[in-house]
Amino acid sequence: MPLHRLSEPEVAALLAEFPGWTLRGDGVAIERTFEFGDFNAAFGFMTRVALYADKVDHHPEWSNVYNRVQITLTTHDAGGLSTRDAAMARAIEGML
Ligand code: H2B
Repeated sequence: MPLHRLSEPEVAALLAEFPGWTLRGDGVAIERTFEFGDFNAAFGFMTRVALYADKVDHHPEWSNVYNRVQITLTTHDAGGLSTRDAAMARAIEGML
């Protein structure tokens, strides 16, 4: 898939589609923190996301503390948000 850096209206549409995600202060990434019942549920989610990320070669920046998973999406190759981040956010929402 060719890289398309999202325009401001496209970023606004992305945030409107996924209200749980917020734009990072520098405007080049979106973030969301997920909370699960326990570590097992959180890590199961991370495993599903990891397998998908590797398949599509688009990798999240993330951290996990017990039942919380913080995810940042950005496209390094584009220097900002791209359609790959939109697709990844969409896929992640489907893995909850
Ligand atoms: N993940 C993210 N989030 N952004 C990228 O630009 C990116 C990636 N590029 N995963 C991919 C891998 C690239 O480095 C490889 C070589 O395809």
